[in-house]
Amino acid sequence: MAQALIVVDVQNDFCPGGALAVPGGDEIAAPINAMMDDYDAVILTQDWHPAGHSSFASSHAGKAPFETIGMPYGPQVLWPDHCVQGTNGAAFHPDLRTDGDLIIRKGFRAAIDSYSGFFENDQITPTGLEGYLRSRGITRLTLVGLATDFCVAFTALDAARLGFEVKVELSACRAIDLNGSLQAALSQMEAAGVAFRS
Ligand code: VGL
Ligand code: ZN
Repeated sequence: MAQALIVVDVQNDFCPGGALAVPGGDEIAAPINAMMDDYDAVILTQDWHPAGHSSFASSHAGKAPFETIGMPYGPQVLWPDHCVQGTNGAAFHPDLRTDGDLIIRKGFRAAIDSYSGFFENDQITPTGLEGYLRSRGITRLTLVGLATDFCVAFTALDAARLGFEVKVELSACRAIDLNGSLQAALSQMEAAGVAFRS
């Protein structure tokens, strides 16, 4: 029963000084590094948007960051421009170990966002992560990273739905917390059978 550590979006734009800074985002790099050797596989996800991505408020006339709009696949929060492919903001935080086994990039299709490491926000377009984990015999996942209430939560919920045993190490996560999104995400994860460690 192999187990993997999934390190979600520990990138400069989600850390203090970045375009979509998550408070304390940089604090989790060292504890995550220390966890890495305890797992059979370490997988990093990387938010990786083309310029002009449809999740950016700047792509929608008259819209401001943190407003929600309707997209063909459902409601979508609009964000400041962030994690644009090839920019320093999209790079992993310099303190993070990046010698893991696999890097999954997501959010690279202009018309659709991807919070989860498994599926884009339409819930059906796969990233390939499920197949990678299954072909390596990995059944147990521990999730850490940014942001607790968006990409970590969406990844955890998809993993639970796919039948993986999922833990979220909350001490190595930090949240955006937009209009109660952290509490909502924690409740949804708990209801889905996700375990918490802190
Ligand atoms: C994320 C908002 C937009 C995340 C990514 O990593 O939680 N949040 N893109
Ligand atoms: Zn994004």
